[in-house]
Amino acid sequence: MSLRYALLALLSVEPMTGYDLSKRFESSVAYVWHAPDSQIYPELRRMEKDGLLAGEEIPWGPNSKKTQYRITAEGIAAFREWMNTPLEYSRERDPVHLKAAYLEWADHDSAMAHMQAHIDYHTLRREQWAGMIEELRTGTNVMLAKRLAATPEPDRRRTTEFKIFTYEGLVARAETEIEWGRRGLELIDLLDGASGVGSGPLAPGSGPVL
Ligand code: VNL
Repeated sequence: MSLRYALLALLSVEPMTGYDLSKRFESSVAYVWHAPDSQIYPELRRMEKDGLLAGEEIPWGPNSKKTQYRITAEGIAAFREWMNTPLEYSRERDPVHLKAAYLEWADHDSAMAHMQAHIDYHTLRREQWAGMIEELRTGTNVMLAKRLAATPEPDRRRTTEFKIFTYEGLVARAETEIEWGRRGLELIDLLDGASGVGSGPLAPGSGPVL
């Protein structure tokens, strides 16, 4: 359901075709809200049906057409309403932590690989988010540049700073995850070393005593 607000946020700047929107999405809001095209296109059609967007057929090449979506007054009101409504938090459903809680069932190498994958994933994300901060600070992000061009000067600072603030939070979170992953590697080594487990291949069924 948040996808529609991400799309409204982008369309609040200017009308776009589904294709342009999907490309713009990828280099901006997708860094915080991942959605494949297979969700974006149907959502745009639903939003049009709900009156949040108005679709207009525009020529595309010599003999083709595309739908260009423009946010309606109702769409702007819906976005503002959402922004002023408290979020409902959902309780965690995190397979990584679920797995971490039962690592005594994993082989030493698998346990180490889980933690290393966690470190690698968050290292990549940290770099991507840090890269976005750089784009936002230097004015090289296309979406933000368009938004700022359509924003009255007194509001430009908050428009930029809240986005940087968002990514700073994500970078800090990634760093915590990397640190936790490193502690996991150390812990697995320490515990497996202590019990003798992990010093060689385990016989099937030689996990925890049931
Ligand atoms: C925008 C630009 C949003 C860059 C972003 O993430 C971003 C925007 C929420 O102007 O809508 O990374």
